[in-house]
Amino acid sequence: MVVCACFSSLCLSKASTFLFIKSGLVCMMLENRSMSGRVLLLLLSVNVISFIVNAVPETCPADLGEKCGEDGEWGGEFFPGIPKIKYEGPSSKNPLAYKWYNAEEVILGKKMKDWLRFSVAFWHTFRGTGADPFGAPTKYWPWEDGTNSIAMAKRRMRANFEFLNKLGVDRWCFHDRDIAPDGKTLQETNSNLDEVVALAKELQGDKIRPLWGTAQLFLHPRYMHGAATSSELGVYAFAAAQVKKAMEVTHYLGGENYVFWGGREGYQTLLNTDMERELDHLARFLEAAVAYKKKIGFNGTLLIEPKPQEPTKHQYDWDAATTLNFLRKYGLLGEFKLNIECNHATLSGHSCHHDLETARINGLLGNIDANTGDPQVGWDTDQFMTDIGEATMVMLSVIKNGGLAPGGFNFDAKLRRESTDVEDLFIAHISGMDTLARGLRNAAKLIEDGSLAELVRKRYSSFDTELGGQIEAGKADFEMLEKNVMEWGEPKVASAKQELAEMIFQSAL
Ligand code: XLS
Ligand code: NI
Ligand code: NI
Repeated sequence: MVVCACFSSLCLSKASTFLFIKSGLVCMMLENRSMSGRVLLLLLSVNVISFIVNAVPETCPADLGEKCGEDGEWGGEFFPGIPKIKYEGPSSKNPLAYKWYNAEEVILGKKMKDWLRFSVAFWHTFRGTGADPFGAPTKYWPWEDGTNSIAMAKRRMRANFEFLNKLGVDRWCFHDRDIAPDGKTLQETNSNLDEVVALAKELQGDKIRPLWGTAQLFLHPRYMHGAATSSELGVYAFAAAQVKKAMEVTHYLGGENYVFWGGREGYQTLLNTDMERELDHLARFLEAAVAYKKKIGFNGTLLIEPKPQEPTKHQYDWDAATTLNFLRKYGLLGEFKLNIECNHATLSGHSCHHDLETARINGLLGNIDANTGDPQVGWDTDQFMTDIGEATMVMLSVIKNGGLAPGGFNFDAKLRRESTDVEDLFIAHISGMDTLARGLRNAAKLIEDGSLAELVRKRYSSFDTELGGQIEAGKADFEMLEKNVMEWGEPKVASAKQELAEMIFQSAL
């Protein structure tokens, strides 16, 4: 009876129709011999008719009562009770405050917000459901009505901007299909996207911009063999059309970068795969993207995001070094930078720091997908970074790179399946931002202290000599070096001082 009572107050609302149908049946079973059962049955039939007429519910979710405004759309805040998140300093115990991230504070000559350039990933934060291969969704955000309608997409977009504003983050990242539903044809899909993007543009105001946009080229079954590396020409062409549109939309929203993540650009077995041909196709695809970027006057950076596997067994953009070699082979080096995702780096058997440094020393460090994996789990767990040591290493690379702009830190990270409160979305981002802010402070301490750099400088000091200079300038041939060895005899080899380096590093944390 309690269950039915709570539904009966809502069953006249059109928005609740789809929920009512499910719940109404339960009520009917419970109450089918009573008067109220008959009334409910009647209401159910009315709703079934209305459901058929309005196949897609277009209004406020059913369980919200007063939160639905007069026009049937969401009324009021999405995150009531969550204040604008402020910096309160390290002694604060408030979970909804920054302890280390103080946006305006200057560290090594730059504001923290300019070093860090944080971004929220729409797909995890607003489309993540907590589902995994073994279990159904666990998260039911109050504004979700269970549909993938345009009305729902718009409501989600409003929630996204309230979230960004409360968090004080000026950037967001999206896939085309996260933000708007697929239609029956590409034309219809594009027009759905245009409708939602127009709202996003309005909600962005003057301050908020996409850090990057991208095309989702991995979820739809057409992409099962890949997109640019599919064995099917029609799929290659479809992917091209999708990227074309996603680039236009990113440009329209003022996006600063555009990402290519080769989700299914790889193979399951070489027995049925022409790897050389697939890689050539991928290069042709990226060349066409460069040409189109120039044609539409999009000045953002094109980024490739390496990942070794998952979903395919072997992905072509395995890690930073592999991607770099691909770009070099196809003459694309000047056109792309890399988006290094920490959890992808560790999946490929490196540390995040390794892949950042590989990108940086080649002039390719463009953006970071800030997340972390789990040492006990062998896949992309996409957790928010909490390890201060890892964050400090990351920030050492970023500082050496002079920052990431026009790139930034995108939280390609999700709540654990078991975290189901709306406030957990805030707590997770605050914790991730504080971790990186702490990493920045520690890295600055290490740089200002100078003893780690001095240890490294000393380690290579034998090259700070005349002969060292000749070697580094490429002027020392083998005969010349042999002559020196004959004179010197056995070289003296110094300690690497690893434990001392670790001690200095730890003292900054
Ligand atoms: C998946 C990737 C993906 C990209 C964008 O593992 O990290 O989320 O960042 O397509
Ligand atoms: Ni990513
Ligand atoms: Ni990832």
